[in-house]
Amino acid sequence: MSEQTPYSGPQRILSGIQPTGNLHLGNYLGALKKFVDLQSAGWEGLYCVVDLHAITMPYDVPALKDQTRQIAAAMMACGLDPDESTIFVQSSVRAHTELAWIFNCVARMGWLEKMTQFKDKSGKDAERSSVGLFAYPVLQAADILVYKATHVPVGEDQKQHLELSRQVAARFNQQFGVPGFFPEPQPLIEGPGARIMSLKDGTKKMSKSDPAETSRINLIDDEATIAKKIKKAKTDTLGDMPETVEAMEGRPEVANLVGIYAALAGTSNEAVIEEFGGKGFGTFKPALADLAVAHLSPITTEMRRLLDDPAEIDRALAKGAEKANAVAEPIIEDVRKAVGFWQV
Ligand code: AQP
Repeated sequence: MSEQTPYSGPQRILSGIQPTGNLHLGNYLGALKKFVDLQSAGWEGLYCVVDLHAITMPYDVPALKDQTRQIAAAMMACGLDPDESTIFVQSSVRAHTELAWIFNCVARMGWLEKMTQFKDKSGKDAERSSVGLFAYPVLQAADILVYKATHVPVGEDQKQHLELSRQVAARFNQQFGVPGFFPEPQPLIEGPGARIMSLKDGTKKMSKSDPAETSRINLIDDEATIAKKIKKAKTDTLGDMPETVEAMEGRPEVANLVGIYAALAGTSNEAVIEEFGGKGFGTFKPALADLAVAHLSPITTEMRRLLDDPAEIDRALAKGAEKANAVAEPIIEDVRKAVGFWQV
């Protein structure tokens, strides 16, 4: 669906991370690292800890606040600067939920029924899932559009949800006769790291909720744990490292390790194969472990420092909430007018 009248407002970034467990290398390469690169490139960015999304599945109520702080700590430790970017908690900006309700009345059941993440997360018993899990992509559309964000850096798994955000934006503009009011947000997915797979199964994405701890590298893992997990990462019985990129075809675990190396080193799969092609995993895996440790250990150290003094994180989140509310309030005011709500 494309707009008749294109959006002509400022370009800005919005992205979020759920406080649902330990962040892993996939979250880092697919999201956090991109946030920092975009900040360095001078983009206006809003980055939120999406606690409203975290309650769509069963969760530990007393742990939620600490998990929220941990995600904020990770954002800051990776290099997001609360003065340059807006770092905040989703539930501290009420406009997200108000816009989500309005969007619930714009989105169609048929659109949501196509969402593969709902099918994956609800499993065989969709009837018993929360309504919130089903409506999750509508809230995500509200998260983005309540700031009229134009670009959303995410991993490959979020592509379908972004398409739904564009559908909702276009439908709202058309239904309420406000052409160009909301932008149709574009995903920023390209590049290595967009889809990091499990270390135990190269066909499954690395995920916080995978019960196998050895399937992922957590940002808070220490050096020895990272090295051990990489050493034990599944490969295959087809021999040494492939000699060409084409030869990675049909070797998903090996392709994943090569992709991780390329993403961490800021290089291409071709360059990694040029360096390691034909060598044994006994050579490649320790090199990958060293690279991962060199990359992640400064982040882990900074996260631990921040979490030892949560006041610094809490100050950043309070300031972020103020900045985010200041952007969202005039937009939700205009939405209230557009949909015909009573003005007080
Ligand atoms: N494996 C991955 N590779 C690349 N990017 C990934 N992301 C998640 N997994 C990978 C990206 O990280 C951002 C934050 O994700 P999230 O925590 O909000 O939600 P998620 O996608 O549900 O993350 P998980 O780890 O897979 O959690 P569970 O297990 O709870 O489902 C997003 O930009 C996402 O694309």
